[in-house]
Amino acid sequence: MRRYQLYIDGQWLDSAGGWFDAVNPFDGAAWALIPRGTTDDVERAVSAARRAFESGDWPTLTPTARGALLRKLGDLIAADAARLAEIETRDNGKLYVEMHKQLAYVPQWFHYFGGLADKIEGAVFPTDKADTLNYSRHEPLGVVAAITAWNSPLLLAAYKLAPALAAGNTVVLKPSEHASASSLEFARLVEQAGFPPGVVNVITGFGSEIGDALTGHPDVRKVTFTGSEGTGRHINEVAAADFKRVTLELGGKSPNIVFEDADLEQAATGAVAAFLAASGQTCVAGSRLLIQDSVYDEVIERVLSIAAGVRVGDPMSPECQVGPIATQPQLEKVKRYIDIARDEGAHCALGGGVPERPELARGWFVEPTIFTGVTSAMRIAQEEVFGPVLAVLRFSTDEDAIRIANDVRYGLAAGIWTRNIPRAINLANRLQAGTVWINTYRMVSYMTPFGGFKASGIGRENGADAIKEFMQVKSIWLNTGQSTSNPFVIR
Ligand code: TXE
Repeated sequence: MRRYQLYIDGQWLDSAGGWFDAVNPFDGAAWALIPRGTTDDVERAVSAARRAFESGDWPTLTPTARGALLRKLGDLIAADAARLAEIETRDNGKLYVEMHKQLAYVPQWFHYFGGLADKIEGAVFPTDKADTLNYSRHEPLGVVAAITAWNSPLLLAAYKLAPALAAGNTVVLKPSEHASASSLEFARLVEQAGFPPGVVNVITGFGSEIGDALTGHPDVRKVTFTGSEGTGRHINEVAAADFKRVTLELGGKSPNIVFEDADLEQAATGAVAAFLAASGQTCVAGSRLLIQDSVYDEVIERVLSIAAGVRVGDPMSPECQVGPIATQPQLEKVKRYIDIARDEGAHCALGGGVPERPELARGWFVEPTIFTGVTSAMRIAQEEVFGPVLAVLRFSTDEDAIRIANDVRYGLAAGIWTRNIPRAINLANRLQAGTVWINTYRMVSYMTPFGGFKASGIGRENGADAIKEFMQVKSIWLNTGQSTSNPFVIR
């Protein structure tokens, strides 16, 4: 079994905490040993990041040279995409086909933000004071803690590290204990790209053991996090104690709204893909399907027939469309929500159990599951399941659809299916969601802001403005006059 080490200050180190197993969700087998980082490791990593921020080669590197390093890192990831994808599939059970596409896309973040590194401009202000020059600079914050989830470890790391590094910060990356290996492999590429020691540090371990030491560390100036609402709230509180900035990308309960004037086959296919992609383990999963009364029977029939034909199995196989659940606790959570939905009186129209095929017996599988007869007040319509479980609701008018869609604490994404463009635009304006897709679903790009309304988070990742989330503005005043007027007077 491969035994990994931590990457701190440009060195590969064992942890005094020992190791824990990386487990393959498809067969339950341990396949690698991951360092169980300790609070001492956190201290080491943050100190290294602070040193690298304040001295050595990084702070004196020009933004252009920083950008070149980022682009080189992107190229190295591109060359290694297939291998990294295989590691992520082994760690989180997501389809190899999807992870490969994702890893082949990740380099774009490093290319895009690498290109932005030398294009962040300050301003010269037309001052109201005589004989002054007043201008601004955008400066990096310092040490950034980047904490990621297990569902897309390196994509999420790219969302965070590409802009943070382009801005000139240094980083401590902590991946999820459920899928850590690819982030340690990524550190290898950081080393190869030639980043100075301490600029990127990767520590692994349990959030419950080392999370607070990292997010509460006085030398950390920003925490950028993807994960659950509960952990996000906790991190927000810890960070607030000494005014750290936060970007939080949390959960969702995103609605997919199908109108009678939609292309119904396209909508039904889109709705199934939206709740089954990644076995539903994506923050933007279209986990609520809202269907207009007049086409309810037709749409639900199509959705059930498409979902019933989906191939569940080995995520490494190109034939497979739905893989296992990534972690055992997550499997238990999904099963619990299926029971809750039944108890609440929802009708289980598809699935609801565990596939009985012997070849899947050792894996953490749940059948694609669809509940109809769901009302907005039910927990299955309100709470994030993070599994292949769909809650179907009905609506009659546009106002109805908006009311139901917005009737949750989350606001990450929404889908609208209609051929009526004014209706689509009106809805898109009124939905409380950070992303709205019209006649499509689940598109993201390094160029496009991504983040949540309400309990889905704080801040935006991706897009040109994301780099500013890792910078602070400084105003500089210069006396250009000859006079020696009283400097204590605010003019
Ligand atoms: O999340 P956690 P988990 C949701 C989804 C899922 C649930 C639980 O509903 O069922 O979260 O997943 C680190 N200080 N999402 O338990 O605990 C942890 O080590 C600092 C939605 O995996 O939030 C990991 O690196 N860090 C989500 C990261 O937080 C701490 C994707 C996320 O773990 C910490 C994943 C602490 N005190 C799950 N405690 C999305 N938005 O896409 C834990 N961590």
